[in-house]
Amino acid sequence: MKITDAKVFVGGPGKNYVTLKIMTDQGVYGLGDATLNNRETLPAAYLRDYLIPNLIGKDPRNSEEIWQFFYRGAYFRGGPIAMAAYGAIDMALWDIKGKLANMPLYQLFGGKSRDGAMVYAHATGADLPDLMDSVARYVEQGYKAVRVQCGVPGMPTKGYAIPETKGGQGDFITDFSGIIPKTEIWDTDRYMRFMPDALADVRDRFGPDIKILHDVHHRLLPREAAEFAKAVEPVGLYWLEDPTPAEDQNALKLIRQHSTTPIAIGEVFNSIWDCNTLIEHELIDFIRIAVTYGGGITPVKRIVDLAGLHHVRTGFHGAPSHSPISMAAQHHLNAWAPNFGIQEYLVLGTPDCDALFPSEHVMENGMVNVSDAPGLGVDFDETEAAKYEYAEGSHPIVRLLDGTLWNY
Ligand code: KDG
Ligand code: MG
Repeated sequence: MKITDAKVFVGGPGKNYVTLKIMTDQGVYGLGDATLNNRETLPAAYLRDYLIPNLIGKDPRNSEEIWQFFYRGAYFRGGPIAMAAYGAIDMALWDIKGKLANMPLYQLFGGKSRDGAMVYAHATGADLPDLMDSVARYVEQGYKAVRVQCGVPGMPTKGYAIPETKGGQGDFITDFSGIIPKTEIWDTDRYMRFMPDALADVRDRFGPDIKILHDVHHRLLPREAAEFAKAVEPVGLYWLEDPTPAEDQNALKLIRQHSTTPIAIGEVFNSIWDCNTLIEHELIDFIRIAVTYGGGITPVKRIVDLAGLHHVRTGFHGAPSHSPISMAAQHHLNAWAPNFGIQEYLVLGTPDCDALFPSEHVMENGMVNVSDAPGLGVDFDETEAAKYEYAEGSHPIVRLLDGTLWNY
């Protein structure tokens, strides 16, 4: 069996999805997602210029060998652009494998460990009453877990992923438009004074059963993060996410020494080498790596197994930049993983998105039920794809009150 061709598509409804389609001499094709949020043209170019020419003629069933060939063969290892490109190839090869076996992927991993996988949505508010309305809407829809972000009074811009005006909610309201980034202003003191009480108010209002998550988005210094994690202990967070940038992994020890609040990290990680110290030293409780930026199913499944040895559960990144293809790969891993925790779920479930990526994965009552179709269980409509083209975008930047550049 041989790979005969592969194509890359960039575009989609409201997002620049990077979709890879690998064709074979037996008519079976596989799909992969290489969407690197706001740097989408780069994995697409890597696939077109270097990787696809090397795929032609290879046996698509040898997904491990092909992954090693690209990862080791590049000489310069890892990085988000390369790993997203390898990730798309790997997903597509697993998709082909599942279709050949006539089995959904979770069966090839070891079968189902659960019927539905719990997901969380993003509740946001320009202020606390606005946030309460947002959480209430998700609770009414049956969500068991919500990530809670709230505008901070007196801060020049409201904070990470917060609408500037009341009722201005969307699934994902950060302004990524345009090639020149928007600027957000951050004031740690105001955040530290306001947010622990705001989280406590959400707990008081919605009771003990709802799982509350909060994303600091790398904004605190390690000492501040330790203070914050300790202050929110009475809230009983399901997790505190990215309290501090994880480049300095030693810094995470300080948080552990001062608090038992569960910590989730890893959405910007690209390899097992980014994860292994935090996992082996048990400095985190949830690993957030995504199958796209993490290089595909093959390496991420290894990370899940390593995490399982150290009581670390999964909480894969699921921002709307991940197309339904990589989300499907995560649904299959979530159905199987003995150490599954939760899945972030924000796919733009619009009619346009469903038309581009037809699938039978079902999200209801805050749970995803994985499709039983062979392979990934997601298709890609090329006629629909022709309607879209690449739109320029960029991540906002963050500055402190005095203009100092800070962590987005
Ligand atoms: O590309 C950046 C986004 O994916 C990120 O800001 C989303 O932090 C995020 C999350 O937890 O979904
Ligand atoms: Mg995050």
